[in-house]
Amino acid sequence: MHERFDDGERPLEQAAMFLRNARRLAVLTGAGISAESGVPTFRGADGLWEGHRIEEVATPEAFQHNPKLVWRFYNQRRTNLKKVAPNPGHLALVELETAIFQPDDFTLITQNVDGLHREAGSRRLLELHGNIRRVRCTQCHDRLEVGLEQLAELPSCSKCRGLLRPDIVWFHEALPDDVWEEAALATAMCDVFMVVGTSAVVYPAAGLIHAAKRAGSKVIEINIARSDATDIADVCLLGPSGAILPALVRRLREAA
Ligand code: BV8
Ligand code: ZN
Repeated sequence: MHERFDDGERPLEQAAMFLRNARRLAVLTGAGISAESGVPTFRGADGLWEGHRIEEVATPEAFQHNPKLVWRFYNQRRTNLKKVAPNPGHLALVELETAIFQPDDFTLITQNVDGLHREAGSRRLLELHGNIRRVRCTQCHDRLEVGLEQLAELPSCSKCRGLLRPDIVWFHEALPDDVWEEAALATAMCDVFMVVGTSAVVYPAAGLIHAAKRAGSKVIEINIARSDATDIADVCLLGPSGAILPALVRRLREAA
């Protein structure tokens, strides 16, 4: 049974051919890959939460000014995540990593903080923007995995009583150096760079797409709509990643 995509078979076969000929694959995911798990995207709806723009709540200034509001924002997203699970798109990326590519030749770089790639079983995973299931102390910088349990409205550190914050990179904050270096290296070394479910507007993450292109990698985009990556992609697969990624993996297994 051939999967029909909005723009036919050719792009799927072309993407499969790029992947068959590739030794190293780097993948960049955004909120779109979690959409079919029921996690709202950022710019999908209207990018608002309780009338606030995400860019206004997910910042150190907002946390400084009104930590209770910011914790309410994250506690609500953590509670919502209790009801969601990885979807076939997440699982197809695990299959690419474990069954099709050599482990050292596959790197998954995500902008998402929902933890669904880790839950799906991805191992070589770089979480550029942190993880909503982890907190860190604003005083002693201790980090703690806290899962999705509800935290107090102003949770405090058990070691020093300092105020805890989500271990997430907010807007106007630098990404963790070590994670960024690894992502930049995987991007420079890859033969194919696959961009899945991102509007490609947030930097420096989106800059990886341009860096891959400059380094001569083939760029494959999977999205349900045009994004800022579309014009530089070598092939665009239009449709939901939860259907396209499994179809791509099936195609690669057929030819194996
Ligand atoms: C930095 C954690 C500098 C938060 C996130 C002024 C001052 C300083 C910096 C800036 C500034 N003005 C602008 C900047 C840069 C800024 C930036 O890029 N802003 C944008 C909005 C223009 N960047 C930063 O601030 C970064 N830091 O620059 O620091 C610096 C340097 C040194 C020292 C000090 C400072 C930090 C950026 C990280 C911000 N944190 N997340 C949280 O989640 O609560 S970013 C946030 O956006 C999420 O992580 C998300 O992943 C990310 C990107 O969004 P997308 O994932 O692309 O999601 P989106 O909704 O946009 O798109 C979804 C896509 O999926 C769509 O294309 C849709 O079509 C598609 N889709 C939907 N369904 C499906 C699908 N595709 C496939 N299948 C489907 N089913
Ligand atoms: Zn502390």
